[in-house]
Amino acid sequence: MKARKVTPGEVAHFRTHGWVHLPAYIPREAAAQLQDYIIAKEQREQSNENKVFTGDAPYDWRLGDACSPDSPSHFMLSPETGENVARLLDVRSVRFLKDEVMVKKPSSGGQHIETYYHQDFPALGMDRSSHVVIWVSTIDQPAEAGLLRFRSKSHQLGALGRNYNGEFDIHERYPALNDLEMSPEWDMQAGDATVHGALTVHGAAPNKTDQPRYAHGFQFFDAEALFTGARATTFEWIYPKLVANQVLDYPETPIVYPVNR
Ligand SMILES: O=C(O)CCC(=O)C(=O)O
Repeated sequence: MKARKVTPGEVAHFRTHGWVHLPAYIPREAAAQLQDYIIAKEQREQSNENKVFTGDAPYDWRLGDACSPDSPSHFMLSPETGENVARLLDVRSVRFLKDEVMVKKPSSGGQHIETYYHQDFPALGMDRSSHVVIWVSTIDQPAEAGLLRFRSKSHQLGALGRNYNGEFDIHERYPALNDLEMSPEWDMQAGDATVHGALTVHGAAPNKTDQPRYAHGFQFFDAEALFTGARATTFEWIYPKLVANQVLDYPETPIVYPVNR
């Protein structure tokens, strides 16, 4: 169950555009394992357990446990993925941050809305923006299911503010975004992934199909990054442990690259 290596062309695309599409990033059997995990989790747990959204929710959100060696999603913390992230971000060492499952139900059911266009950086509470989400499609699903899209090169515009609950319209507030190319729409197969950086503006349309959209996101960051002390939503589940101006050296945020550090 291994992720493949990202190619030099994919690294170059990520650096230029702030995102990259990785077809067949993990084998289909590995994606099926993640999908079974999501379904079991859905049956076990209430959705949006940490109340990440204050208004209408764009998807059901659940915190994963990929950090635990017993978890079916633990294989995503492999040295291959660690090295991929190090190459994408051009950093010396990489930590796992957390994983989350995101199930966007059909909008016809009135349950889930669009994912507002936003950057991840304002929720991070870290002193640098070297962070990625590897967003894995765990089933075959069409673009109309509300898959992620990205404003190419928006990572060059700096930090644009918090916008997780539609606090403002990021395209209206920063019209320069409208001049940037939008990533193409594509269907995804089980095991395909996209990767986006913390400053890359991204979002997703409502799910226009009659099936839930399934995704498992894995977050990694520069192991040398310092926690700023901000009450950042990303770290809410381990917040009491964190120490301002220190690296995030905790069992929940292990170093995945280099391997024997
Ligand atoms: O899956 C979605 O609709 C949004 C996911 C997202 O914003 C992220 O993973 O950073």
